[in-house]
Amino acid sequence: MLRIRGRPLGGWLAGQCNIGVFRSRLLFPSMVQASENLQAKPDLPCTLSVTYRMSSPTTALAEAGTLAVFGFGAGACSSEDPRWLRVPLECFDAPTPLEVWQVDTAVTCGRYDNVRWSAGGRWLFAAIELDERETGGIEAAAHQGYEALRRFMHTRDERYVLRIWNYIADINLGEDDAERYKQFCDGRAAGLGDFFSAGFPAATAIGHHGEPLLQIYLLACMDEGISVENPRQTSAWRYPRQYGRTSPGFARGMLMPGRDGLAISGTAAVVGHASAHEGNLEAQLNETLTNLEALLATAGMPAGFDTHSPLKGYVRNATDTARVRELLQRRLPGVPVLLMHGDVCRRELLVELDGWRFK
Ligand code: 3EB
Repeated sequence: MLRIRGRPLGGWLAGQCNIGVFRSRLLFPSMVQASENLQAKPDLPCTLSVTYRMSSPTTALAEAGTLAVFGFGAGACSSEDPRWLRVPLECFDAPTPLEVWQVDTAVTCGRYDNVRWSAGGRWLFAAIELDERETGGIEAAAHQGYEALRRFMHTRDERYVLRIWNYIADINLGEDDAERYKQFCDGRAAGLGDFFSAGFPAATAIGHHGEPLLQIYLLACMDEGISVENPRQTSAWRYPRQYGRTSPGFARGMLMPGRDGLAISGTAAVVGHASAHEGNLEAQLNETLTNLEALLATAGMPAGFDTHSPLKGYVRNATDTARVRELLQRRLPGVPVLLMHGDVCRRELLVELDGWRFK
């Protein structure tokens, strides 16, 4: 049976006072509400395929239907193809695979100001990278980046942003409200304006250790998805004030228009709104996996993960990598998980997972 988020909104909001553009949103029309939403929709597009594979970018980009190709870390090559993105996170898997997004139709691509994009089969990929040395800091970079993406999206028919990734340098630098992640949240909200007023996409926000570059990329579609919240977790846009002036605007997961895939947001050991198991890597990872199971159940997806469910694990301390790998191999045997060196936006959190569950 589908579990429905049935708590009264007033109860959730009592005592919580986040100042931010998202606070006034009380209606979430596309959130999972009824089991008929979870039936396959043969009239809607199949979800693109997302795979990790050992290949050269040139080969992957030359294949018909390639929407985007991602390389990881400083060792990844560069390319002028708008569908290529070098993600500034180091991958702990050597050799490092590429991530490849493919659709079953022809793909076009181009540039719009500083946005790189590709489109095909009702899907759209868009990416932007901003240099904080040019924008004058992380808040301005986030503001400008989201504003540019919003401007670009207004030119497109793929109106529904389903999933978004943010990679931020030195995410935990600065104390309390001055922490760079919180400045990022402020800039993001300002740049977005009311762009997500019809519902937040699923998202990831992770810190990297490279040059002061902010990278944002997204997946959008001409058809609407269904956002999914986690009954074990306070919705991020209702986080209490202690987590920052501006609540992060993201959904815990996004069911794809064809109901054949679930995009899973960055998920860590957050229960309610609190971080759990400070200092305990294994307990945090177990709590994260419990959160993922609850999300899958809420979304009506099959339990567990399989060989077609590509995940990423973001590990704060490189020295924890072997342990994370061992625990994941035990808990998720056969599941492709790329382990990346990345910082979760709360400094007490040591590990985060995100990725996909396909039906
Ligand atoms: C959390 O559960 C972890 O700011 O877009 C996860 C996913 C997190 C997305 C974001 C933040 C974001 O709150 C942090």
